[in-house]
Amino acid sequence: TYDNVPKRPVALLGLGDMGTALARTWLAAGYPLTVWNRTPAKAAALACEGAVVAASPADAVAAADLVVLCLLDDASVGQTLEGVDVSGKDLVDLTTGTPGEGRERAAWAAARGARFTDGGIMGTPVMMGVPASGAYVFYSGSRALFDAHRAALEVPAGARFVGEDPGHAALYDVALLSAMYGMFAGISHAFALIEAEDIAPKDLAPLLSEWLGAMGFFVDNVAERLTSRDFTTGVVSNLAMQVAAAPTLLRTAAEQGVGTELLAPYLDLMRRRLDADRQARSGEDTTGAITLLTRQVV
Ligand code: FVH
Repeated sequence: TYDNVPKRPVALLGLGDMGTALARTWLAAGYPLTVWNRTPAKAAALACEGAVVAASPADAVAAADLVVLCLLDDASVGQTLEGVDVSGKDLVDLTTGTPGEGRERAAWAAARGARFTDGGIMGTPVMMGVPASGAYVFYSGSRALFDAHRAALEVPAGARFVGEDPGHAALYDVALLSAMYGMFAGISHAFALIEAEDIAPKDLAPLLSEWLGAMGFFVDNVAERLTSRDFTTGVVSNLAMQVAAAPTLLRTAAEQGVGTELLAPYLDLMRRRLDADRQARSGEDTTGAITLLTRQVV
C-alpha cells in the first residue's frame, strides 16, 4: 500500500529480542535505520544488514525525526534519554508500561518540545513483519505524529490508534495481557488436573481449545451487561448455580492432588457477590462480580 511513500529515516533505541525484530522489518522494507543499544555488541549483526550504529542515544536521536524506543521498562527509557535533546522529534515508545507512565512520558516529551505517541505491542518478536501472524500495536497520544509516520509504523505489525490519551495504548495492552494470563491460569489448572491420570495432554488439548473458543461469546455478554448495568442472567448460567457448583471444582482438585491457587480466587469472588444479597443476586450472571474488583458495588 505504501510502496510509493518516501521512506524517511527511523531511529531505534533498544535492541533486545523485540527491538532487533523490529529493526529487521524496517531494514527489509528499505527504511534508512539508525540503531543504538546499551550493550553495543547486540548491534553488530544489524550493522552487517545495513543499519547505522549510533555511538550514543543522542547520536541516534539526531539521526531521524521518528525515534522509536523499545527498552525494558519506562525507567530504562528515562535513563536512556536523560540529557538528550529531543526537541522537534517524534517519539514513539513501544516499551511496555502502565497508563500512568504513558501519560507522564507524554508530558515529559511535551516539556522538551517533542511529540509523543505510546505503543503497546500485541505480538512476539517472531510475529513482527509477518502480516499473517495477526500481530498489531495499540497506539495512543499524538494523532498528528501517528498519521505522519503511519507507513513506517505499519511495517512491523498492524497499527491501531486508540485515542489521544497517551495512557490508553498501555491500558488496552495491559487489559488484553491480563485476560491472557487469566486464561493461561485456567489452562494450567486444567492440565494439572489430568497430570496424574492416564490421559495424554495432547488428548485434552483440542477439547480445551474448542471449549475456550465456544466460551468466546462471554466477552460480548459482559460488555453488554456492564453497559446496561443489568446483571440479570441471559445466555450465561445463573450465579446461584455457579456458586453451588464451585465446591465440586475445588473437591475435584483435592481428589487429583492439585492446588487451587489459580482457580479459587475467581470462585471466591462469585461467592462473595452472591453472599452479599443472595435473594437479589441469585438470578444474575457473573458480571456483577466485577464491581467487587472496582469497589463500586451495585
Ligand atoms: N519480547 C516479547 O515477546 C514482548 C512482546 C510485547 C512487548 N514486549 C515489550 O517490549 C519491550 C522490549 O522487550 P524485549 O523482548 O526486546 O526485551 P529484552 O530482550 O529483555 O531487551 C531489553 C532491552 O532494554 C535494554 N535496557 C534494559 N535496561 C536498560 C537501561 N537501564 N538503559 C538502557 N537500555 C536498557 C536492553 O539493553 P541491553 O541489556 O541489551 O544492554 C535491551 O536492549 C519490553 O518493554 C517488553 O515488555 C516484548
